[in-house]
Amino acid sequence: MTTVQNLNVGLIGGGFMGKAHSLAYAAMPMFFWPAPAMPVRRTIAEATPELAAEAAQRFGFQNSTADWRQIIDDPDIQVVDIATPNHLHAEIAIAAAQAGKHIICEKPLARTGHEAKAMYDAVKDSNVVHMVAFNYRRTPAVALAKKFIDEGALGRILNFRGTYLQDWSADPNAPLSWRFQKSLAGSGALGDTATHVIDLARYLVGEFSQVNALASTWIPDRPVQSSGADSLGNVQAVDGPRKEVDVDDEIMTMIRFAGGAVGSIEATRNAYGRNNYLTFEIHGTEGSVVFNYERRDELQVHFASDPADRSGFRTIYTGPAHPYGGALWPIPALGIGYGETKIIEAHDFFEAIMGSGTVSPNFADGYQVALIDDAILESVSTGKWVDVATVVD
Ligand code: NAI
Ligand code: SOE
Repeated sequence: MTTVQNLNVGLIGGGFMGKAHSLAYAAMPMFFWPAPAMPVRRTIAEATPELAAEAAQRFGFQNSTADWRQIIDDPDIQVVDIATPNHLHAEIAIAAAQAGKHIICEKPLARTGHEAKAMYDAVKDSNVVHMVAFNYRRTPAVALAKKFIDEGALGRILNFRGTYLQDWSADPNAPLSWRFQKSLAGSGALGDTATHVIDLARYLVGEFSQVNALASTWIPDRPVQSSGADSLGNVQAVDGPRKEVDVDDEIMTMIRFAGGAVGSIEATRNAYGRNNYLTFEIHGTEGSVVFNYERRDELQVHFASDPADRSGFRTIYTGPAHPYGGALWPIPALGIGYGETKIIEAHDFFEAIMGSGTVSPNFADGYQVALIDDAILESVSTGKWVDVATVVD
């Protein structure tokens, strides 16, 4: 019989991502067997004792606490998972690194490049495994696009066009959660959703050298949300006080990549009719790929070498022949979901802890994305092309 070692997890934050990460820990060994290690859901921290106790029961944790420092101080916990609003990421990650815990932190890693640097320095100094949870990379169709690019099937990459369009905040009465407050979130659509596309652009095409961006805030104030976890646009009581939105609702940037390609990214949470419209279209000298997360089992490809009488986009449905396929479902197009991307993410993180020692995207990647965000915001205020700074080791 195969026996797999346990690793104890302390999860901080029991909202949307608390749910997704708990599911991933429970299901990871069911998909990936033998698992690199068995995730034991040891302790969950929430904002109050009541929320923490309820989260522990719901998400299958042995203990609960309203003080995340108890997780840091627990010598039996090896893994710290940060799934809180963005303003808490740095303080928790730095404390966890200093305590020698392996860390997975939700995106965006930090509110600014400065904050991200402190987090990166802390994990480097303590030699722990670190990961930032840009899980969309782990959609099989996205990894398949990466494989085609790495194999040279698209030739030299000329451009990347990416979008992240949602509509959950289009209603002016959608509440003011932490996502609309600069002090808590850092930025709006930029940090919340454009960063996912920035991560995909770096993963698929390479480093950014310059950006030229504009931003808009369409809804200047919103009714303050009464509860803790973001209700993601669900209009509750709208008669409460309204407070200023001090982040972007929409961001658009042009990109120059260090390797010579050009590109663009658009992100908004006010695009009625769009739900999780995370897309990219990449053109190379030998072909093109198109991906839309709302049809995440599919990758559209076109190769310039196809005979003229059958030239055109064809759709590949991902399955066992494709990245992560062996661990997922046995027939193409049975359908993978958001949960599967988090299960793969948990597997790759645990594999790094138990073996290779590193995983991507990690805090260096999260820091680089934060530097790109800084450059985008500088361009928004100056109206000029801005050079992107580079993470220095
Ligand atoms: P949420 O608002 O649903 O949940 C956050 C939870 O943190 C709430 O339940 C809140 O009570 C709790 N919390 C607040 N202060 C706390 C404290 N001091 N100690 C413990 N818990 C505390 O937010 P959501 O959507 O789960 O987002 C969390 C993080 O995950 C953010 O950084 C966000 O950007 C990221 N995220 C990433 C996604 C992805 O696709 N990778 C998807 C959604 C969010
Ligand atoms: C809201 O825009 C949100 O939950 C983002 O915070 C996530 O990162 C994205 O994956 C889904 O949408």
